[in-house]
Amino acid sequence: NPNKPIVISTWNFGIAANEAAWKVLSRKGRALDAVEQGVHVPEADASNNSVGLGGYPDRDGHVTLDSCIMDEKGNCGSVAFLEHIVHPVSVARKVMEETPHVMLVGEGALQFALAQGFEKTNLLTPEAEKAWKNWLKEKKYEPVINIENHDTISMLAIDAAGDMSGACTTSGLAFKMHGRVGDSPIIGAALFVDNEVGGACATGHGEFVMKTLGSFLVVELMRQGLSPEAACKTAVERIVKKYPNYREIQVGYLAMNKKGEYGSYSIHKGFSYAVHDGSGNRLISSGHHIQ
Ligand code: SD4
Repeated sequence: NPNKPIVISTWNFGIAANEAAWKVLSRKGRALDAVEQGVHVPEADASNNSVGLGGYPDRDGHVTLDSCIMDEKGNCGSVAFLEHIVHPVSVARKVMEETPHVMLVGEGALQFALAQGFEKTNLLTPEAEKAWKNWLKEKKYEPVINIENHDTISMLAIDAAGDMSGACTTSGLAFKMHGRVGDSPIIGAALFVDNEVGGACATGHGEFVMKTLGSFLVVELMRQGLSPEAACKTAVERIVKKYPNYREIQVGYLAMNKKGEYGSYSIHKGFSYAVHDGSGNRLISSGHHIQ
C-alpha cells in the first residue's frame, strides 16, 4: 500500500519547499518537476543564508553554488562551483536533459547556463556581504556547520505514478576556500535515487558525506532490507566509527523507500525535516547519535 504522492525535505524551510512540490504532485505531476519546483523556494529566498540568492560567500566574497537532481530512470545532472545563477538546480536539470554529461563546473557551467537562457544575477545580498566583511576582520578559517537550523535543501518525492526523484541545492559552507565543492552536487554523496529501492539525501558537513558516499550507502542498505531510519542510522554510525572528530560536525541523512516509508538520522540533535503527504505538511525531529 504505497504512501503516495509524498515529498520530504531537509530542515524547517522544507515546509515551504514541500508546499511548492505538493502543487505539482497533487495535480498528478512528475516527481522530477516537484523536486525542482520545491527547492526553487529556498534558492530564491534571500533571507536564507545557505542556499542560492542570499547565500554566504566563500572567503574571497564569491557566492558559489552546488546542486544536483536525479530522476526515476537513474538519469542525473549536476553543477558545482557555479556563480551568478538563482536556480542552479534547473541548470543541473538541463545538464541532465540537454547534454551527454552528468556534471559541469565553474565557468563552463556558467557558460552553459547562459547559453540555455538563464540570467546572470548578483547573488551577494547586502546582508551576506556584511556578514562576510565581519568575518574578514578575524578570518578565522573554521568552516564548522551549525548544528541546528540549516541549510542545504535536499528533497525526495514520489509521484502519483509511484516514481521517485530527488534534488539537492546549496551555497555550501560559509566562507569556504574559493573553489571548494561539497557533497551537494556529488551523485551518491548528497543524493541518490534508485526507483526500485528508494532514495536518500544529506545535509551537513559535506566532506564527511563525501568520504563515506553516504546517500549511495543508505540506498544500498535499504536494498538489503533496512528501514529508511535504520539505513540512515547505519550511515551516520559509519562516520562516527571512522572519524574521531565526529563530535565537531553535523551530518543528517534523510531517506524514503519505494513504499513511501521515510526516516532520518543525524550525528547531533537539532536536525529536522518536513513531510508532506495526503495528511498534510509537518515537521519531524530526527533521531540522533549524540544523546
Ligand atoms: C556542504 N552539505 O556544502 C553542504 C552544506 C550543508 O547543512 O548541507 N549544510 O557541505
